[in-house]
Amino acid sequence: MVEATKTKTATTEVDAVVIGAGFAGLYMLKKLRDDLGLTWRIFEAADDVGGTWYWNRYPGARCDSEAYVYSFSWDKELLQEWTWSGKYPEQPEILSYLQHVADRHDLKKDIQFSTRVTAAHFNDDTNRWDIETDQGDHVSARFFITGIGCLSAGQIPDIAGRDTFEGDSYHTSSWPHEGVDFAGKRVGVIGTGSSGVQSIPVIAQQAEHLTVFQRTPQFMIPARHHTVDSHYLDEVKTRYDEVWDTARHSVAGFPYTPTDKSALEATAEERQAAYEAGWAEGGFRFTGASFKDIGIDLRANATAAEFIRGKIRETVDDPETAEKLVPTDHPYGSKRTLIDTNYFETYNRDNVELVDIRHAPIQEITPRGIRTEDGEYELDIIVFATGFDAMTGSFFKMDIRGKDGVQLKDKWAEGPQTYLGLSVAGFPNMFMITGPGSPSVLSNMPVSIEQHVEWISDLVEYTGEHNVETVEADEDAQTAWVAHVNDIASKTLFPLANSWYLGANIPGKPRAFMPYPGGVGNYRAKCDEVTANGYEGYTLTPTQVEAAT
Ligand code: N01
Repeated sequence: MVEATKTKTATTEVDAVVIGAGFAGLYMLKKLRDDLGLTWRIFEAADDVGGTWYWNRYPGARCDSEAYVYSFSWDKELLQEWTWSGKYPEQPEILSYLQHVADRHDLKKDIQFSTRVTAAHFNDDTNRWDIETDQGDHVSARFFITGIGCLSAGQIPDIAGRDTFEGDSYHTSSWPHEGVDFAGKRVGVIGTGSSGVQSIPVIAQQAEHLTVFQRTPQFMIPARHHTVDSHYLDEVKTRYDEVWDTARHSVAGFPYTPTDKSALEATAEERQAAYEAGWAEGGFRFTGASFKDIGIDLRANATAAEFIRGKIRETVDDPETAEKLVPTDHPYGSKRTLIDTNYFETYNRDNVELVDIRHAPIQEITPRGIRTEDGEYELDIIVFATGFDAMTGSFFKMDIRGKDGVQLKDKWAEGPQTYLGLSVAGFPNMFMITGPGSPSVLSNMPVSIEQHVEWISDLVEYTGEHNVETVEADEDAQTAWVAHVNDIASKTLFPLANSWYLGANIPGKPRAFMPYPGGVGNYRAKCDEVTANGYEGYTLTPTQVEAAT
């Protein structure tokens, strides 16, 4: 393992600098080192591998993708050897999977941990990236590759009096490694997105009293988590090639064949039967296997939304609490669909209270708790499950500058502008793994990450074989791509919610739909077409060869 040192070092020259040691960085390192034989530096802020799964250790944290496709497909032996314990892997299991991958491929020794990249500037004189870290590293690299995740910049809202609270407070995305003891404590959770919805039922079981501060009620589908039937996994293992092939060409990176049925063409009985079947199976299949028009047609969507509202009312005993939990201000799926385990049931517990802060907003955090317009709630612990400055926040934590010193922050002042979610015009030889404008957060991440890493590796290899010094996205191609992303988004129901997909959760953030909503299969085809057409939409500048004298 490369240890971080605080002494200022001389500039080192490498082929590539990569940031991050999650799924993206680990595979990128493997490619650069073992397949391309290049030189590299990899920096990771944490003291171990894992990325998202290193940081998000809150109680109940688990993945919403089914375990057997939440892994690397490139290590075929490991696919056969590794056995996930359940339908949806929990955070510790995913972390131990990534540690196992890192050990198995001897990756850790080549990663510099506990080191944040602070600046990356494209040097117009050398056509290289000058990169600096908080540990005093200076590196000059031909390629600058980010594997920093889409949801890495945790967001604690700027609530008045936040620092006056005399109890303990935590954000779900930077949870203490030793855990938090909730026994005998009065706990408040702010936020009911994926992190809140996973942690609330677990905290409720441990705390003396739990108060949930909810701004927006959410649609959710039961996970129906269960331990995996080993016969089922053994069967999957016999057809893994086919499973991955289907996932790679699917809409969301899962190995399902989408339904072609319309909710509007079905009878009320057929709809009820389809939704009941999806509800019983649980997870994202509720949408994927029921009707094709739920995400694009408001009337079709309303049928699914009403079904879910009915389930909430059936589950929650107290009718007043149930009504507070029923979402009415956005279509189903327009905010990130939530997958839950005993979420609504939790409100039937005597020690759990729901506070509707849409109607009685939080006024301040006091030394003793949280005060809303309705009164003060005394608390020992506050959990902020308040989400992230998604997709762009982690980029803006660094001082990234392209040609002529242009700052990425300025370039993206009106929202992220990218070509394919991989590149930015004016930022030659910089590549983003699952950047804004790629399917990323709308897909099963490992599938999208693998596609990006492989595409970037092929391009890097191409530059070596064809004497190319820099690769830069064309402004026109970028403008057309951003317009294409917006055009597809406008045909969906996504713009009808105030979601982090649009940056709506961050005060002052420009409203722009950030991920590519056209599906991972279509996206892959587009990237392959760009490659087949000689990297269409990019300018490839040859290496300058000094004339012989
Ligand atoms: O964050 P969120 P998250 N005052 O932004 C509320 C992935 N993920 O960490 O809806 C009061 O979704 C906010 O309210 P509102 C997944 O992609 C995956 O839960 O904006 N409340 C909302 O309720 C997910 O979508 C997994 O009105 C405030 C909550 O806080 C993404 O990460 C697990 C507030 C934030 O919800 C983010 O999820 C966990 C304020 N000032 C996360 N500000 C799995 O795979 C925000 N809120 C399972």
